[in-house]
Amino acid sequence: MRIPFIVGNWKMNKTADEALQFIDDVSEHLPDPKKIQSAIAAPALFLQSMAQKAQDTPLDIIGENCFYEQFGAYTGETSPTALKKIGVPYVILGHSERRLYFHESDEMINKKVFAAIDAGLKPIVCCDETMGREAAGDTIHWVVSQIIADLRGLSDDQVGQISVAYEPSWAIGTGKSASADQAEEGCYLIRQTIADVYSDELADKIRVLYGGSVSPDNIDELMAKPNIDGVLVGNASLDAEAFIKLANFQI
Ligand code: G2H
Repeated sequence: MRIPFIVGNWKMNKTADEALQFIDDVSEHLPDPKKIQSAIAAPALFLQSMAQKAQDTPLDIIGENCFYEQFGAYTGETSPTALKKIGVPYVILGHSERRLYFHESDEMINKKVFAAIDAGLKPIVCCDETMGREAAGDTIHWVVSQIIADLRGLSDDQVGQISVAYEPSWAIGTGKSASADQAEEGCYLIRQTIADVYSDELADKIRVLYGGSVSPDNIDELMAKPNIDGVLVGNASLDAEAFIKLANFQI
């Protein structure tokens, strides 16, 4: 059974004080993690203090990114091992903003996936879909080739550690979410690709999330779809009240 996964992605927002206040505001209003799992991906700067504060709450505190080496001369980067050691269980990798502003390639993301798993982190691998490709009707080829490249060389066991997020670029931060049917189609495509490359069992086990302008207004419809196991939420996750509503979605 795939437990629904509601993930806030704060991106480069909030200060440490605001982050800790958020945990106070939400922690008593989140669902039982055995039924619905909720997590916040926050800037590396305050992950440790958040993870400590959230320790006995249902909320997981997770990374927005990490590097593909565990340690070394990589100024400004975040070590997967160091993340794991402060109590971070998951890390987002290959978000479209990383691809766009920091020129992360599929090859680099693939190396990050290996490094994160080696460190004991569970990667949430993002798969985007650019405006141009979508307009050109090349969505299927784009999404499939990206997911194959990002997961290249992983064993069945390693693939079993990941979740995948389908995030059409044209829906990110624009307020223009994909319709529930479009989101379902993208998530289905990803699951099908995993079934083709690996196995039906693994495809059935892996959680596939949708991301792009998710809000308390559209989450119920999205989560009602059979191939959408969760959501990656940016803007709406910054507000404690909205995050509580998202985590307590109804279908
Ligand atoms: C997509 C999403 C979170 P938003 O980036 O990953 O952000 O909900 O603001 O579109």
